[in-house]
Amino acid sequence: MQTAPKLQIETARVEDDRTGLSIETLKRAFLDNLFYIQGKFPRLATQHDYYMALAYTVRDRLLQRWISTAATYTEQSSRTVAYLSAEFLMGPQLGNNLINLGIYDRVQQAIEELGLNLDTLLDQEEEPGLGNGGLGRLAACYLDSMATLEIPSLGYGIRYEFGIFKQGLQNGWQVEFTDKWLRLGNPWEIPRPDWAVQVKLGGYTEAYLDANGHYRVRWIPRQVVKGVPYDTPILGYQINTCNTLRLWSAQAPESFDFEAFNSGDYLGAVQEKISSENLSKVLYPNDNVSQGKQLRLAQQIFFVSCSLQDMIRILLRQKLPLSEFSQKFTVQLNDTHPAIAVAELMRLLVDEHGIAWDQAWDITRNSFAYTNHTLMPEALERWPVEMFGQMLPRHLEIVYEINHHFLDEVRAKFPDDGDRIRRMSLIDESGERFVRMANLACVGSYAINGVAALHTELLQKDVLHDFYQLYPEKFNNKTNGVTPRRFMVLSNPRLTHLLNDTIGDSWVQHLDHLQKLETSVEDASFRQRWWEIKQANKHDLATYIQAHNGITVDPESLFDIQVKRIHEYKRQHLMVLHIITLYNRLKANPNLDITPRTFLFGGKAAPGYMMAKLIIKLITSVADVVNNDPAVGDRLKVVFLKNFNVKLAQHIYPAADLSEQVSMAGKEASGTGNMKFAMNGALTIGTLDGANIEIREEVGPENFFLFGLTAAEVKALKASSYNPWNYYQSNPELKEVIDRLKAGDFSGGNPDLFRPLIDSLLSWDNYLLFADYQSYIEAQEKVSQAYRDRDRWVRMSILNTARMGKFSSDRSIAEYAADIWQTPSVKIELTDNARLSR
Ligand code: TH1
Repeated sequence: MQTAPKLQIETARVEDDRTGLSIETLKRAFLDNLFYIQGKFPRLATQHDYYMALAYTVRDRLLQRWISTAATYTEQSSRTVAYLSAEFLMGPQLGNNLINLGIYDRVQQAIEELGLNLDTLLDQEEEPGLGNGGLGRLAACYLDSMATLEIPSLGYGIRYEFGIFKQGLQNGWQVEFTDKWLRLGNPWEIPRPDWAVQVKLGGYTEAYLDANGHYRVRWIPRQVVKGVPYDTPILGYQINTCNTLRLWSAQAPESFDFEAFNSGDYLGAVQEKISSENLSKVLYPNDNVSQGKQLRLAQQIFFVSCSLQDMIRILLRQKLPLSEFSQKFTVQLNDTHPAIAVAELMRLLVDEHGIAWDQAWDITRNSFAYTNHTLMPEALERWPVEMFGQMLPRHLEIVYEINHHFLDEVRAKFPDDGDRIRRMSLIDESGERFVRMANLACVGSYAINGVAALHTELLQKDVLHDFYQLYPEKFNNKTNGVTPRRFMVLSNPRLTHLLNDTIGDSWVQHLDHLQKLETSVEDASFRQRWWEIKQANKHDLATYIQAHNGITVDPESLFDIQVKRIHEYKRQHLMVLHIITLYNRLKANPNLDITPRTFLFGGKAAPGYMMAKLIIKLITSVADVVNNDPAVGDRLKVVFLKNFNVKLAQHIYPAADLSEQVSMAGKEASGTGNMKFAMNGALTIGTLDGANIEIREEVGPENFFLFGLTAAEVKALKASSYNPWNYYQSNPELKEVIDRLKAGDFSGGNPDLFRPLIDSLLSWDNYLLFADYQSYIEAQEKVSQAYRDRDRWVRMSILNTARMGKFSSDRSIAEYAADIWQTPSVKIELTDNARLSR
């Protein structure tokens, strides 16, 4: 008797075009994709077509891992981290995937054999800039580390059609251009329309009795928006685990279109569609500031509701009851941007799934963990109750109900303390009423963490003091980290080769193994190679600067760099005060023997932040004067690199000698650029702020240029009515700097241009630039001296890299997993396709 033929798929025997890794197979797959996906033959293809063909070739090689990972998690019902973030600043994907797949060199050879250049192709990628700065980039580093540590995880966010704006410069001022990153297609994402969900907005609620006679609430929305998930694979480093970043795109639901269409209101239907799609249209370009706009709240509920509904779908598909939500998922809230999730999960459980309030509250409280990223008062999210209720009428009721129970809890522990009740309430009632999102996050979470030791300490002492007193056991610190795959292996191949030659390559997964470098400090030939690598990286950056800014910089000069968002608290202008000080010294004493320096700046200003934009104009104006003064010659150069983003960052960190981390102490929660610089052998000049403190502890105070007031001293000085005028009057060099600015020496004689900045420094100086000026100048003199002793400098540089092990995001994620998430790692075997088809 004949049996039906069985489907035989043999993956192992022949190298097929979609998984094979030999150079011949890679070349064939590449040409195949060029033809069948891009629809081009080589003579017509652009470099971008070639990039796309290569990206698809690489994506094919991720898919088997991706699918095996999903299958394994489903079969094992693995406990999963849901990382909720309004921002994921992923940066270009191709190079990183080549590194993590372990095929970078092979692909490079294949591409060269085809007569193409890999760097040119990598450069074609439009980076997904779906974040503002450190917070969004941290989320991206954490996805890399969760995959590398084999932790089941899903990143959930928004698929903004336009990411962070592109920065241009016109006459030295920042101008903004729309970031049309999807214009030429995105080869890394796969849409999953079958998993689309609906999100309600506006309208009103009404009470009713259900079939069992229970009191229930139903929400009749004014608008329904559809969320369509787009998945991007997140491959771990040389491991099979391939997790998912799931970003939601907003669309109008078809049914709504039809209703309006049928009733003849065609334009109304189109209007509805437009207003729905607005939800995922654009990233709000503010870093460390909350603008309080209605559309922003709509974005938050949109991606949060989509994500929670998706988790519930996954749970139910695995035949788990809703009561096990918090066993299946731990939901990490990346700042308060997704904190509405606390109310939304309650709504889903109580209203949509009929779970009793108390049980729903237990589930909710055991599901969320909240990371706070800032102490800046202007970043604290609060929504006017009026606006909140208009958009989320049911959530407002739920917030009130949570608040009612919560304040009872506070009263029980702290009787007769009305002030405390007013401070801790989820509703700010001191004037116009607001919903306080940080309070909601604290109440609804089982863990609360800051992002560096000092930051967590200040949270406990200051901003979240009341919550710390009520729930001390919830608080913990998780110092930030960054991924060495992108920020060392990918971006600094020269250094990577030297490290691999010297200590092997285990440091890529165990960054603390860099310690093994310490013995090489005594090896003169190693030091020579170290120096040459830095010089080569500086040479590459000098070439970039020549091409983009038309400025010739000397790779032998000290590269002194500050790249980060432009913000007064970060004090880019303190670096400008130093530049002008040196300039004045040279003007007064043309033969002065100074250490030649190249000052580099990069960073975006929020489009509505006038002072930050003026700081950019200040930098470019000082650059124009200093760079073109024959009395200066080649001794000082000032460069503003436009459109600082992940791609550009990868060229900058490896070329830095000096990393500027000069925020006013107590203001920078952690910083992560500080880590990327130091890993690549830059020395830091910095204040005792954020993670600088821990970096200094690790690398040793003798290998770090410290200056400035401590957070405690800042607080004391501010309490004792600080007067910047006194510093101006009593410090002749500072006075000369300010006087020259006032006189218009850097603004073509126009004394008005920088007046807002100067006035603010002279009358308030909120961020204490004048108080820290002298200390900063003295530390910079030590830097200049140290750089003149090349041997000493190189030793310090090596020791910085060698001692940065702590700042791998792998360490951070391991701590999150052990202390907060309780997520065991799950090994992924490559499943053969036959098993998957069952
Ligand atoms: C940053 C912090 O400023 C920085 O110190 C920290 O290293 C980084 O987060 C990662 O933890 C923040 N970015 C934002 C962006 C918004 C709101 C608050 C913060 S805090 C929009």
